[in-house]
Amino acid sequence: MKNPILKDEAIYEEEKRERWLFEQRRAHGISRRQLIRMFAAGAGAAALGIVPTFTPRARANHAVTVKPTPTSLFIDHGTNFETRFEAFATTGYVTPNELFFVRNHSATPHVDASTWRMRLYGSGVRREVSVSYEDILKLPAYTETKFIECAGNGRSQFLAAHGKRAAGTQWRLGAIGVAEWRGARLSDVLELAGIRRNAVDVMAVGLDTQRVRRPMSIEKAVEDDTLVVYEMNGVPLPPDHGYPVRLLVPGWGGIQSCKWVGEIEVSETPLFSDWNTKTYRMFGDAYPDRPLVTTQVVKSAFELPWAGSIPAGPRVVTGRAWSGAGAIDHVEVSFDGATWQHATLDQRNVPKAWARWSLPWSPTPGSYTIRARATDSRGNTQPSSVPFNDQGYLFGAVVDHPITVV
Ligand SMILES: Nc1nc2c(c(=O)[nH]1)N[C@H]1C(S)=C(S)[C@@H](COP(=O)(O)O)O[C@H]1N2
Ligand SMILES: [Mo]
Repeated sequence: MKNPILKDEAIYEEEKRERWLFEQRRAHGISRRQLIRMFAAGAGAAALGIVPTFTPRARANHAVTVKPTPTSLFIDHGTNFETRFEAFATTGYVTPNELFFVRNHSATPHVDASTWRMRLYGSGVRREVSVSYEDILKLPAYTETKFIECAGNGRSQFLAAHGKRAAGTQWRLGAIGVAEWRGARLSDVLELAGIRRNAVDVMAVGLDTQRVRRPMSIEKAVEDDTLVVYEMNGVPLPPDHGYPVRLLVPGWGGIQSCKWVGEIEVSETPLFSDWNTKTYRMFGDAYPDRPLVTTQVVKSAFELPWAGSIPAGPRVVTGRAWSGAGAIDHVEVSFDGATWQHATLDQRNVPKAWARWSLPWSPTPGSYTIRARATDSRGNTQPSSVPFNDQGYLFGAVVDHPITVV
């Protein structure tokens, strides 16, 4: 539970950090990227004789994640760690593993790949088999650059837009990252057990204490880009992101991309778990049929501190836009709430990953609400509002981003 005082403190820390970065860059000509790295390392700044005016708080979160999640780069939501969107400004197209958000229903389990086995079973396969890490590595390998985004990314905006808090982690927009995932096709893995013609559902089960498991249709499971992943950005999958193997289910809510997979059931009858009955459906007055959450909606975000402050004068404002349904067609930005201008899209624009965009802005001091509005290659545009749903999934409306120019 966050109280308003903690929230203010976080914003205060954020502002201090921005100011420190800005001052150090001006004084020492050091790149922002280097500074952020030093910041993450903590001691680096002192070694260079640059003494930060404050010390990043060391976190005792080892019970939940293995990797460090400094508050300078992550927003702490208890067991979940959101990437501060402004930190993406220091990264290229893909998100470094150290900066990738973590969404854990419980603590990261420590799995030994040399003894790990994955059981494939169910009425939808011809025979039950138990496969090893080596068995997966031996299959043809594919690389896919895709986002994993929490279905609840942006959830805090339901409170801002409807005055009603949706249940769940109050993410801003940083419960997303793009990585280069390498692994075997899920269809090739399942063929080790022989997929039956009448199979309808597939459910991977995690080895975490909650045994997180969310069924999906066989059609989605056997798509070419649905992978059993063992590498993330060129290194073995880090523990917090699913070591030894996780699923990558491009375009769909992150819950589908099961981490620490221990078994996969394939069934000739529909499969159910808490994650497709009690959660990850749209509940609420606007959704009498309670549809399943599957494809992620089009969204966009500024690489600027949330409710932070930036110096006045000319600058290039950057951001990212993405959609679970395809690539990004265009992004419009409004700094004054009335007029919209087109941002320039970077060339790399992978479907179900994201597009980086930028445009110039030269603000004078004051308080601003700035907005970005993306349209994907299917013609889906971010609307000005979306109906409320109780669990706060798929917030795809245009977001009011508060910023102070000093
Ligand atoms: N086994 C298992 N898989 C899981 C989860 C989990 O808690 N346990 N969280 C899911 C959710 S809700 C999301 S958004 C993504 C987050 O992936 P990441 O932590 O690698 O960013 O993992 C999914 N896979
Ligand atoms: Mo999620």
